[in-house]
Amino acid sequence: MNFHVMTLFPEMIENGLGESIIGRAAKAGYISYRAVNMRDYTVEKHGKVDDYPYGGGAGMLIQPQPVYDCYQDITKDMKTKPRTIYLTPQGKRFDQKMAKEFAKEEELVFLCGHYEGIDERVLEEIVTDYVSIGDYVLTGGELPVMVMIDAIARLVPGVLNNETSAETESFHNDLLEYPQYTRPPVWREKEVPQVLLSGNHQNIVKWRLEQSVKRTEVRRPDLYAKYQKKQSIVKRLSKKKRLYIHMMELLSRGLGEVLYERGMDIVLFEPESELYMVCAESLESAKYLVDKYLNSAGLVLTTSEVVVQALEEKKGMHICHKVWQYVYTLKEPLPVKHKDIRRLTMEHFAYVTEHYDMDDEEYVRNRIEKGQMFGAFVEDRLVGFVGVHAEGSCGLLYVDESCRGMGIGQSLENYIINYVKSLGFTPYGQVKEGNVASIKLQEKNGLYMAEEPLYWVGYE
Ligand code: 6GU
Repeated sequence: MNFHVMTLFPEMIENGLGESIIGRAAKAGYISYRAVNMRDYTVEKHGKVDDYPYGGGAGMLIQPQPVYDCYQDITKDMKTKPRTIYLTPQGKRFDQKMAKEFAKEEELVFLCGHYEGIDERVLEEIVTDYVSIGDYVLTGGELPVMVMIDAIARLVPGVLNNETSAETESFHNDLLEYPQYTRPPVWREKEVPQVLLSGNHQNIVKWRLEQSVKRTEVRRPDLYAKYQKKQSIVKRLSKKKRLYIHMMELLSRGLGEVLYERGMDIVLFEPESELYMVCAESLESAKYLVDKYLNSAGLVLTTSEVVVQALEEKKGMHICHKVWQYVYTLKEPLPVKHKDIRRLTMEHFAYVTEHYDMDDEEYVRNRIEKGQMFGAFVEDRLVGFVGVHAEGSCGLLYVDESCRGMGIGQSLENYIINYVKSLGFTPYGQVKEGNVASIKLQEKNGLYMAEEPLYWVGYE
C-alpha cells in the first residue's frame, strides 16, 4: 500500500511517520509513504503558492496550479484514478470503519490544506473524499494525515506482527478493550486481579468480556447502546440457538451489521463475502425485507422457507446449497491427536488455492492474512488445512490424499473448534446433506446438529 502526501511541509510528515511501527513497516516494505512538496511545482517566481481570496476575507488561499501539477506528477503512472483525500474540518468524520475501507486501496493520495484553504476549482477536479479527524480546528492537514496513515497502515497485513490483535481490539465489537496488567503482581498495595493468575483460560476470557462491557458502559455510553441493541437481537435468536447460530455469532463477534430488526424479522450483512443473513416470520414480512433490503444481494443465508420463497418469486434466486448447522456446546477442549498444526502464512497460499475447491483466490488470501487458516504438517510438509470463514463458521477443510485415514482431518476439525472456543466464541460449522450422519455420530463429543436446514440462496 502506497501513501502519497501533498503538502507544503514535507519534513513534518517524514519526521512524524519515520519512527516506530509505521517507520519499521515502511523499511520492511509492507507500506510506503512519501511527502511531496507542492511548492516544487509552482510556476511563480520565489516559490509563491498562495494569493488573496477573491471577494475579500482573511488570510491567503493556495492557488490551483501547484496543487494540480503536483497531483498530475504523483498520479502519472497510475492506471486508475486513486482515492484522493482532502483533509478538512468540513469533511466526513474519520473512524475505524473508514480506516478499514481505505485499507483496501493500493494507492492513496492525501492533500493537506494550509492557510485559509485551497481554491475550490482544483478540489472539484481531484478530490474524491473530504475527511476530518474530529470537531476542532487545526492549523493544517499534516497532523490529521499522519493520524489517518497510522490508523490505515496498521490494518495492512504484516504491519503489526500480531495476527489476531486486529480481531480483538477496541471498536471491533462496539466494545472497548479490557484492562491489562503485567509484573509485579502487587504494586503500591494494588493486586493484579486473581483470575488472571489462575491459568484458567475460560474464566479469563469471561472476565475480560465482563470488564469490556462495564468499561464501555461507563466511558462510552454511545457505543454501549449499540452493543446492547446487538445483544437484544442475540438474545431473541438464542431461543433456537442451533438454527440461528450463524446470525448470533456474526453479531457477537462483531463481523457484521444489522440492516433491519423487528421481532424475528431480521436482516444482517457480512461485508467481507457480501453475505446477507435473513430470517422472517411470515411470507408477507419476507417479501417486505426482500424488496427493501435485498435488492443488491447475490447470496443470502436463511433458515426461513418463506424467505426462500420470496427470493425465488421476487428476484429469481434459488437454493444453491442446503446444509445443516452444528454447534459445539461443551466447555472442554476436544482432543487433537496430530501434534504439528500451525497457523498458515502467505508462504502456503499456493498450496491452499491449489487444493481448496473454490476459485476465489482473494478470499483465501484474506483468510490467511487474517490469521484464520491452520495447517497440519508431517515431517515439515503441509498435508492439510482448516480455517474460519469470514462470517465465522468453521470450514475450509482439506487433507492430502496421501494422508487420509490417519485421523488428520479429525485433528484439524477439533483444532479449529478449540481455537474458536479459546477466543471466547461458540464454534459452529455447516455440513452438506451427505455428511450429516458423521456429525450425528459426534454428539457424544459435544457437536449438536440443528433440527432444520439452512439454505444458501443465490444465482449460480
Ligand atoms: Cl482534517 N484539518 C484541519 N485543518 N483541522 C482539522 C481536521 C482536519 N480535522 C479536525 N480538525
